[in-house]
Amino acid sequence: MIDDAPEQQLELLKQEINQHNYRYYVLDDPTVPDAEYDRLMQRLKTLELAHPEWVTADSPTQRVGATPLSAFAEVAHEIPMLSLDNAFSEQDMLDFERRIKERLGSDAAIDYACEPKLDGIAVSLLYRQGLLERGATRGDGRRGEDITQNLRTIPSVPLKLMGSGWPELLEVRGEVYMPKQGFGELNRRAAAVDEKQFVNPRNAAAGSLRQLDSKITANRPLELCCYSAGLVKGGQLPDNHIAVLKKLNAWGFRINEQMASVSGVQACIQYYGGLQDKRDTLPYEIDGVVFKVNELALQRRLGFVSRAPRWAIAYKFPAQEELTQLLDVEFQVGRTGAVTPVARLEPVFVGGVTVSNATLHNMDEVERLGVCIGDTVIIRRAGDVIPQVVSVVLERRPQNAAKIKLPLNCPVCDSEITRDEGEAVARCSGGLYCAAQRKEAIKHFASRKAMDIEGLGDKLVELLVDKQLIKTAADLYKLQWQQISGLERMGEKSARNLMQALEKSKSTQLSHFIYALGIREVGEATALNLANYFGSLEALAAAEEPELLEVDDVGPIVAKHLATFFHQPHNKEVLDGLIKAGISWPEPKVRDSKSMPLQGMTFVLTGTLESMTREEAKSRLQLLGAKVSGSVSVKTTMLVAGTKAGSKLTKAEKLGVDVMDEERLLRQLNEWEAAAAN
Ligand code: D41
Repeated sequence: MIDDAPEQQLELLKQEINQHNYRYYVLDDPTVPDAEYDRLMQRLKTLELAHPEWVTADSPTQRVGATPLSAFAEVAHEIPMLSLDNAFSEQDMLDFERRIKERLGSDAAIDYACEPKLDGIAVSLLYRQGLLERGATRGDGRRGEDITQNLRTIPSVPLKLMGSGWPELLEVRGEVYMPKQGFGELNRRAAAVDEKQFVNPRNAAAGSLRQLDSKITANRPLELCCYSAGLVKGGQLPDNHIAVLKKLNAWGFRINEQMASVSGVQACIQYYGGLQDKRDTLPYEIDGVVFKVNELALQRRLGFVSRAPRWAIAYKFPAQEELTQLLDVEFQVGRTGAVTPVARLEPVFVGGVTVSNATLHNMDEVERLGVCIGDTVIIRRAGDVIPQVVSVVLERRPQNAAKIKLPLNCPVCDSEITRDEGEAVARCSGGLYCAAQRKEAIKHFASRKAMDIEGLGDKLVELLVDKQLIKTAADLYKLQWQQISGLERMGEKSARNLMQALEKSKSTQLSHFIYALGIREVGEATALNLANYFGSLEALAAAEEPELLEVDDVGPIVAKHLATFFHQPHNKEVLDGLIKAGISWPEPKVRDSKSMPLQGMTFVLTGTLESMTREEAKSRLQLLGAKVSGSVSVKTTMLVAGTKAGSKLTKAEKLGVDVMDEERLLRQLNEWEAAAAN
């Protein structure tokens, strides 16, 4: 019949779209561009608009949300959704396996399925004849809430099972979570319209599933990853956990790509360590690893105690978030006078270390958090980043909680603290009168990429300033070893070594010296450009803003900082002192195109070099006029790839950027340098 054609067309279209959905959301491996997918969806919508009677519940257009509910109905789980016992140490893992073997009365090796423990919300999905009938939260394991409408909006939740051979009734259990990227975007959108942000992806996922209006859920970037089957009637599943999950995957469910099968508890412990190392690179948050005895027959023999199976365990990572109390806020003064509020905390073990301080960044952040002294706060320490205050637990605010106020005067030198209009950062106006700024300035002066004074660490600088042995960097060169050797933890030998290091630091490069001065916004690269452009300290110090603006990398703000620095009488004095102390650098050769054969070229260094450090390679390239950048782009002239080069090499190859290895770099450097010297 001619009328059947559009109906058939509709069915084929739905199948095709479902297939693309599966490739995209379940396998992470799309086969068509987004534009093609959008066209198919558009065609389906048009057809359905013309024939509303053909719209079925499993149509891919039906994921946009439905009429808001007034409450969620209660759902009883026919088979309870069990919880997981936790392990926190290797010993707990060894005990877990020992109990299993005792119970089985056998010492035979046990196979385990290993899965990352996603930090989300556990849900149950019930399919009848392959169609999604009901979705529910886990709740207390026996009873949850009917959130079918919300779950239907999640692209990786199949509305209709794929393939064939599924049982008449199939309950699939999994975790709904929000990937890190989607979470970040959601919070950025919230911040842009001054709405409250979510504390972490888990809360965001929970909040999104708890919406009575499923149209809101539809706009949240949620995913489902399944971790087991529940109720099965009128059909059979494979006899081991991993095979079950693979089957579910073939029927349209996402399973975790890190899943593995191992033999014995030692291999479990190894898997745990490996996943911990990968944790920060995964696109979603995990809080541990779930280990499950793989054979379902063994699972049945082991059974469960109270509400947790004996055959599974969650080996948790050290928590990345913890509660603690904000004892006080101190204000630290940095090299450029920036005044930073620092939270003093009741020490707390988080992310594998004990944390007693966390940065609050600036007063805007204090405002955003709405935090007071005395508050209970959530501290987060992920990877190696500095600990952050994530949020305040308002319910626990004590009566005597005190507001955090930016002091009017510098806690170190008592100069006025100023904050420019529209700037988040407050600054001490004391400049080098301020001991805190002096300390930071001298630490910077001595640092490796500046004057590279070996043995002059942060603690020693603070001690020298506190004991008033030095006030400025120039005073360093007036120190006598007898003055130093009496100090805490300084013997005669260290004192003499320091004197030698100071002496050695006197022969330097102009660019290093300019960088060492610690002028605001003048980093290594800018310092090098300034040195190359002006060729001498006198020329740089005498330059006015228009001329400074001629230099690569120098904009109006940096030009102003430079001019201000060289105009200050105090700075002139210190500079004089340094030159008198004997600091010197090679006179610049006339910088023409012959001595700078790499002018206009941009190099990127990646991987490990054997014969020199990357720093050395960088400065040799720069002396020849090259720019050295940290990332590969179309502007890159050459990528130098050492051993273990990774993503930068891949990118360079993609962009068609030339690549050289270390051997060729060495040969070329020698040739270029010889040519430049002649
Ligand atoms: O990734 C998870 N969060 C996860 C949770 C997982 N990969 N596997 C799980 N397996 C189970 C059993 C062993 C009971 C089937 C689980 C959970 N349970 C679970 N999630 C929330 C409570 C229990």
